[in-house]
Amino acid sequence: MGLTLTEKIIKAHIVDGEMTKGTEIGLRIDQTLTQDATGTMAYLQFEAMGVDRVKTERSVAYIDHNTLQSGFENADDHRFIGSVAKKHGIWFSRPGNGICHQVHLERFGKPGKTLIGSDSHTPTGGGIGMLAMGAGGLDVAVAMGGGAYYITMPKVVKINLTGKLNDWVSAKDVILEVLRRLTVKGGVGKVMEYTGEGVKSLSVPERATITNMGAELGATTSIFPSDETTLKFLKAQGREEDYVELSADPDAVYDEEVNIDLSELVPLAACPHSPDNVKTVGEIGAVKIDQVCIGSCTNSSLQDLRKVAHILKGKTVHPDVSLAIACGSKQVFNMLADGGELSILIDAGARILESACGPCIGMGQSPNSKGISLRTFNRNFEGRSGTKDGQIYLVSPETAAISAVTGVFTDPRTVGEMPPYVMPEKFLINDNMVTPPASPEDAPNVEILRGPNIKPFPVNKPLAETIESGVTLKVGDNITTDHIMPAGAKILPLRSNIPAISEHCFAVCDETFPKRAKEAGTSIIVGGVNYGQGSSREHAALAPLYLGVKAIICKSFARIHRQNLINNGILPLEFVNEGDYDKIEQGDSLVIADIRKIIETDGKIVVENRTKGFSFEVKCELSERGKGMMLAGGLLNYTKANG
Ligand code: MIC
Ligand code: SF4
Repeated sequence: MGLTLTEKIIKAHIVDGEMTKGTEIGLRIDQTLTQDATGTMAYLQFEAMGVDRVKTERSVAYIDHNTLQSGFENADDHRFIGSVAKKHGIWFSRPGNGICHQVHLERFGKPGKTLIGSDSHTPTGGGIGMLAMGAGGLDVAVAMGGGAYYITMPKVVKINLTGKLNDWVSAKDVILEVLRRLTVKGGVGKVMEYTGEGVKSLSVPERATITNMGAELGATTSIFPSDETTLKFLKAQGREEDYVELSADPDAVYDEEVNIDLSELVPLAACPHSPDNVKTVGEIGAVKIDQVCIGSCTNSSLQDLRKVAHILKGKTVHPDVSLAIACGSKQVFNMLADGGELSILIDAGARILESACGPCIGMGQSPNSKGISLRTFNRNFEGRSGTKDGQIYLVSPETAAISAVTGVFTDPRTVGEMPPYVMPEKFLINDNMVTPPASPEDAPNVEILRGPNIKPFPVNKPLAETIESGVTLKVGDNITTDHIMPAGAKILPLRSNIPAISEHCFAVCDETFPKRAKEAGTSIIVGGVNYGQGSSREHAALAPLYLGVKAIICKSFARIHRQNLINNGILPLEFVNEGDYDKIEQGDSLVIADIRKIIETDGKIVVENRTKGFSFEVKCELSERGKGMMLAGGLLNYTKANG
């Protein structure tokens, strides 16, 4: 029986477990990446492990999230990360060099390799045939130290592409269509593997747009084959030696199949406040808009921005609209300047931002009150833009650019011919903003530069015999990590300071939570389905840990967040009978007796609701390693105890 591409890469990297679906497997990790907002914690954790030099083939530390330096905090964190990188064998991509995923794709990613990154959009690397996954910072720290990365052996979904995209329809519309069909929880436990004739017509940046936003499906990752198009891209990046041809065996067996005829797709938009709330642009109609933002790791390639420039050529941004544009990398920025397109964008009235995440993570450019903002980004969760009632729609660069000119939601197909643009044979290559690490001989002399914002991270205690706690918060379905630990310009600078950032925990849902949790001492949180979807930020576990949260009881969890909870010794419990969710109220007092013994022996977990006088069953499926971590109070304690 043939193998899927996913299985081939897993087979070549498996170091623990068997390739049996649904069981835990450990993978050797070839490459890692971090970004600054999760990086400081990851490197503090790496330091705590006492490893001198990373053991991966390539580890890169990027600065791209916290680039708005409105105080000393972010700049200090950048210096800290730069110094740790230099000392421990990590390449350092300086602020200004671009968004981690875009730069990694251009300069470092290699087909067939494994990559984990402390950012949920790491699957961007799937665009060149990498098995690239988002992970918690601690998992990345362990991988840098040579440890395996553990996942559940995924199911593999064949996404069979046929036909060819019509003019004005692009890769963003493909992934929006997948989200429309499968929803934000449709990818949990699965890898989305793209195959079929239609793959050939998609360039590497287009493939990367699709794998990037596969994160919004909750998928483990997404992947494209490595073929002639990949070779062409790597050649243009001066890296043809990194090419290997890779694809699934012709008789590969998939767990599910989705068929998409590219020629049938039309421009789509994800409406507020979820990436799967998808409608056609035509259906939405000529709604007046206030803002357009083009960029982010989903749509900031040279191809995307060249297209945008050609659409905006000779036009002016509508008087009622603000248009902001950020290139994904210095390479893209430089080439737009060289090709004259930057001048076209400036001429049209675009507000050019630095090459970084920027508005995607609420770092500036928040829309006006109730403002309607069209963005080429990947997430439109409530409050993420920095404006609580901002109405964010996720669209393609084509729809964004046209609408910026008309001032209303516009289906680009209604405005005439798509202007032609050409892609270069060779990209402009200059890695001068990537600092190599010090040599092993010089490394001991590198001083680590720690600013006053960097506080130690909380480490849990071993699991107690009995958990007795009030439900300090009850929330609904699809709670995102942007709800649990919001980002944005005011809160992101506190990413290295858990005591300070925890004051904002759950601010989007209930501003009184941190105070109430601290007063209660210990807490249990109750949630609905897909709890913790979105970002990989470990802070969504570290801040609750600091506030005394012992367990989360919900209907289901998102993958990375569940792992972050286990890594930090917070119990991830799921209702056996979902109806019990309705019987619990905020403020109820819950008792989980003998939990250590139950975890050790795979027993039945019964929660007693002392306030309401009833008991209900929950489950916590853990591998042997997961059990060890839970009992020890997290991965760091577990690693120390088990060597
Ligand atoms: C995001 O898009 O939400 C982020 C910011 O890139 C996060 C990481 C973070 O919270 O630092 C992610 O996607 O993992
Ligand atoms: Fe940055 Fe936005 Fe991409 Fe996250 S989704 S890595 S914030 S550009």
